[in-house]
Amino acid sequence: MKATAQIGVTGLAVMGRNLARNFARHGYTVAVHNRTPTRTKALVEEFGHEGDFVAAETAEQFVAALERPRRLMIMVKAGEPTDAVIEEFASLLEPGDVIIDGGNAHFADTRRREKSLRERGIHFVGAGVSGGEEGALHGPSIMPGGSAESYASLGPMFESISAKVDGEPCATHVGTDGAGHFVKMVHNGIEYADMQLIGEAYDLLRQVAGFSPARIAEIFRGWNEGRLGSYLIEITAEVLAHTDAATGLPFVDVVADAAGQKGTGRWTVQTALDLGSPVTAIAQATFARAASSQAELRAAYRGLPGGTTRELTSTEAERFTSQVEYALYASKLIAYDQGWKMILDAADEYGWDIDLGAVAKIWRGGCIIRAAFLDRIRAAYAEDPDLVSLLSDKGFAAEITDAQVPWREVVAIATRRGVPAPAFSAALSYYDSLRADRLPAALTQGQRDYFGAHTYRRTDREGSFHTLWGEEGRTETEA
Ligand code: NBP
Repeated sequence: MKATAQIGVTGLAVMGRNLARNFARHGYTVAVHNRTPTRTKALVEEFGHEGDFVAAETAEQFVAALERPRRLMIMVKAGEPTDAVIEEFASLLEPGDVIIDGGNAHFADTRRREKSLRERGIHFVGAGVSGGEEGALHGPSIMPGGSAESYASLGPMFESISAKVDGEPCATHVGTDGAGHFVKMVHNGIEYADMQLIGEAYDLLRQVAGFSPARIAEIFRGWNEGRLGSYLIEITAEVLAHTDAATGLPFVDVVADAAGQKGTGRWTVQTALDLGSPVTAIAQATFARAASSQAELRAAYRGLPGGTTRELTSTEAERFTSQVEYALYASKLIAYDQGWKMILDAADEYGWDIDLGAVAKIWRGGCIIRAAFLDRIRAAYAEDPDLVSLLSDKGFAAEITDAQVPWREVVAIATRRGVPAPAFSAALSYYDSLRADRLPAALTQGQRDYFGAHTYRRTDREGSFHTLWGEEGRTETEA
């Protein structure tokens, strides 16, 4: 087989098939391959007219179809199938060739695979691809990790097939080894928080203001025109406005209220614990999904006393709506700040040089959390690339200042009324924790020293200290 293809895609289920078509539509010759050859045949039969495809039945034919250095993209099920496919192809490749894993791999697996392939002279690029099936076809947000050399060869192709915002591509070289998959994982964690916060806003408007889903859809449409404008707010309005054809009820009332949390959202929280990154809003969003799925436990709690109830006047309901907008925006700002800080913590831990402004830039389009807000974050980093927190930016600090009264009021009302708002509350507590002069961690340290002689540091002197708690006078010793 003549080597004519600039890129190869193996694994032609929904994601791989659409990415292959996207490459072909952008003028690249694409070698296509799948374990079960019927998928390869179907792709060429159905979409062959969209561009230049080279169908390969065997791994050998597939590799032979690729121009050198070969660029081979794997789009198979994450986990063991990815390892199996890497092993199958690596033995057919040569030093300098590039394997790209565009699946949802755990970044630790990507680090392991990169190291092992690097030893064989093969570049391994773990690329986060966001935007699902539609994004893969029409323009995803692409977050490749790996060597700078591999990005030099792949970057132009990724940038050409990615989503574009203001003419700029939603693809950038994130960092070495697992950085791309890490950033994709945090994107999904932020997505969990964003969705939960929107869910809490809806629930409060329904339960406290007494609005119907259709009315709340209108409110979200209005918010979509402002600073909350985003893909998630837009689709929320559509979902809430939808009526179930079978029952005539609002669609949201006929859907079972139990959500899963198996994927990258869970990984974000697990990894955050390892890094010591306090991503509380993301964690609460993940736990809120877990709680929703605890049917037996929910049955045991159902019927226990809750908060007070009172119907709001229409003026009060309008005012409450505006307060919820502030609370949603402020909480969202905190959730994003937590995600951003987690990326910084990982960059420190793994030696990645990640441009956070560039990350904001490539999330403006193609991915689920795409929003005007990300352009604000990009601009904040353009002004100060070393921002420790989004709240160190004057504009964001002014907005969180403006939100103080309504944000606190919404969390207080939710508490009084017994409406769960775990992510709103977590975001507000995080804000209060970090701005506090003193935290009760001092007492925690005292307790730890009391029961386990763990020692403590003092505010007025260097060194480690231990108090002899059992002794008369409780004398302090330098540990
Ligand atoms: P799936 O995750 O459903 O995987 C199906 C593909 O994996 C098929 O091509 C299948 O081949 C192949 N495969 C399996 Br399963 N085991 C294999 C093995 N041992 N050897 C070779 N091939 C094997 O496909 P998908 O839904 O298109 O997703 C592809 C990747 O993209 C996944 O990692 C997924 O997590 C990720 N993803 C990302 C997004 C996103 O928004 N970024 C969305 C959805 C999925 P066969 O046809 O022979 O069975």
